[in-house]
Amino acid sequence: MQAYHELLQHILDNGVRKDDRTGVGTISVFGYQMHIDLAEGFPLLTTKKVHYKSILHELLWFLQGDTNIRYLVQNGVRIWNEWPFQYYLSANGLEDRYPKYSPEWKNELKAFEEKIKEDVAFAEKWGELGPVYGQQWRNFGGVDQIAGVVAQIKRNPDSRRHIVTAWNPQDIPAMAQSGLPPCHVLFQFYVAEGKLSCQLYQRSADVFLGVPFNIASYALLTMMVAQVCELKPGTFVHTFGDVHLYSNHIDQARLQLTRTPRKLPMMKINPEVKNLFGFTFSDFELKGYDPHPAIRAQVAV
Ligand code: THF
Repeated sequence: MQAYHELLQHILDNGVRKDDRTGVGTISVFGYQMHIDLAEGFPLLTTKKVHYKSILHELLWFLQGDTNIRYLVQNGVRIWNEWPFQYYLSANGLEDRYPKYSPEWKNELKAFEEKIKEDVAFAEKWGELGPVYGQQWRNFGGVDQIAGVVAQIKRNPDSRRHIVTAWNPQDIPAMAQSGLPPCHVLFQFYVAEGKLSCQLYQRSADVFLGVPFNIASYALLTMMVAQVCELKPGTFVHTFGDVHLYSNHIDQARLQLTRTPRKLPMMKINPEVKNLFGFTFSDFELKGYDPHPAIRAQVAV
């Protein structure tokens, strides 16, 4: 995954200081592109340990059209919890009692996660992210974009319209309230020489925490769609808008760049599954993943 290291280095060398919604501050560049050949192995970073189970559960959750964090929390996936938690605090006038990122805030976040797990009514009320990815992918104003794109790839592979968009302008205010407007905004599939490629446009990218997840997630989605369409996986093209390194991730990025990439793992997918919505967690097996240790960093909320 030399391409990822080049991106980190590019931002360190060329990024400009820019404030952002979260108040943390970033160094940022606008416009960048990576090409990742899926034949070289599964693109999961080896220069830090990435929690791939979170990526797989999140993707299955998107594909089910789910927008409530309960499924994720029940499966030990914490990556979406901060946003509904922050909404819960503000809606209940608790923001002053729990200043963002403080030890009290972290404790209260744990308690919030427990309640999401234990209490169905609480989860229905406070675990909902609004009409985010799952909803837009499966039901954009009544259109199941994912089912449509798979049917179209099978019927008319050469089409230049294999597009799924999560950016639904009418729904943006509702997404911003308790979740986030989509960062990975639009993707397009492309079929040539028996191979399925995918290009993603990502409007905003947290290069240290989010991007390793995003690469692996779209690589996996491409492999799954390829399997159900009887194609081989081709290239994942990752195109960025504002791609940034948060100011509290700079030391971590420098540490990661001192490490030497190792051989990529392989992802084994149960070949029996021929329906994109029929995949379950146990249909996937990651083999030969031997990463350097994890590098901790605080996610900006
Ligand atoms: N907001 C911000 N600021 N960054 C993001 O990457 C991001 N996302 C999603 C929505 N909003 C975002 C959520 N995705 C982690 C990883 C992906 C996320 C959010 C958080 C994270 O904290 N990863 C840690 C721990 C993972 C774990 O729980 O095991 C890591 O070390 O990788 C981008 O789509």
